[in-house]
Amino acid sequence: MTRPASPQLPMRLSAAVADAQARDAPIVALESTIITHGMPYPGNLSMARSVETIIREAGAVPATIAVIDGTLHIGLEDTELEALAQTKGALKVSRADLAFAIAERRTGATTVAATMIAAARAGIRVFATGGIGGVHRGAETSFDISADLEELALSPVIVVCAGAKAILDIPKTLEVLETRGVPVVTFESEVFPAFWSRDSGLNSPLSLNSPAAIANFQKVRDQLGIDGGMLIANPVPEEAEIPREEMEIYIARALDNAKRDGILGKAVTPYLLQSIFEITDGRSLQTNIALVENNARLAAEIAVAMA
Ligand code: PSU
Ligand code: MN
Repeated sequence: MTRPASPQLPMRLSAAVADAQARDAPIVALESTIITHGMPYPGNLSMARSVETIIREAGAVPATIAVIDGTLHIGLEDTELEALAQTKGALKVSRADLAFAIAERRTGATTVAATMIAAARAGIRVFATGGIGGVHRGAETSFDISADLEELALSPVIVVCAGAKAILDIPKTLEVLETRGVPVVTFESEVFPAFWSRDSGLNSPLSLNSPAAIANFQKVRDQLGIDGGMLIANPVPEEAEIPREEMEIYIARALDNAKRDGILGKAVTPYLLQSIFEITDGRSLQTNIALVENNARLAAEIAVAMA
């Protein structure tokens, strides 16, 4: 069950989000870790702006979520977005540290888990991102499983992603989602995508072919009184894809680098992303931007269908 935020919580809605709420207009949440820890400047800023534009063009209102100097922002003004994209010291905040960032009056970028918490508190049901965190390769010894998975079970938000990155153990990630009762629906495909690649080699648990069908599925979950979120996997557009066999080579190299440099805990995902960016000479970033834009469009269409 999601409890409402206390009126005392330092939370601020952007003008556009407050207006959308008053009109009951569709809103799409966006995370900010992808901006501060997932992509380098200035590509991160142009990505953040273009996804907001795509959401508006599809008839919804974007709400990028972040903690700025201790205030939880639901929707950023463009100057705030620009400042965040250039911030070096932002914390990466997940469920464990969202309240810490607010209490200590820090600036923090929200992961999928923290963005879901904030979106739920603001009554936002749909959220677009790139890739979710999951079960890391070697989790049987490292125990490294992203809090994103648990949050999908808890917060009533539909998360649109491009699947799980092959830097993760995708079969184990799907197993945990199944165990926690999170529906995993691939859009217009029977195979679960792997972020940069359209095919992870695994079948998708569920598949649907229209935003209306996804909205209807959620409506029935609500009618049943089933809490928690669901995961929509949207394969990267074909023209931007890096095929799985090719990605495997780059990922193996990035994982070797991480091992050599002794990277642990929450630093693992940003490190691997940066390493793959360097290994692919920036091509992985182009793919990343294309898939986030693609997800923003689908998320907006789902939000419109639900309204
Ligand atoms: N995948 C990306 N870019 C990212 C992330 C994932 O392509 O920036 C971020 C997301 O914010 C995700 C987080 O929620 O990494 C997961 O981190 P961890 O595994 O530490 O929970
Ligand atoms: Mn982790």
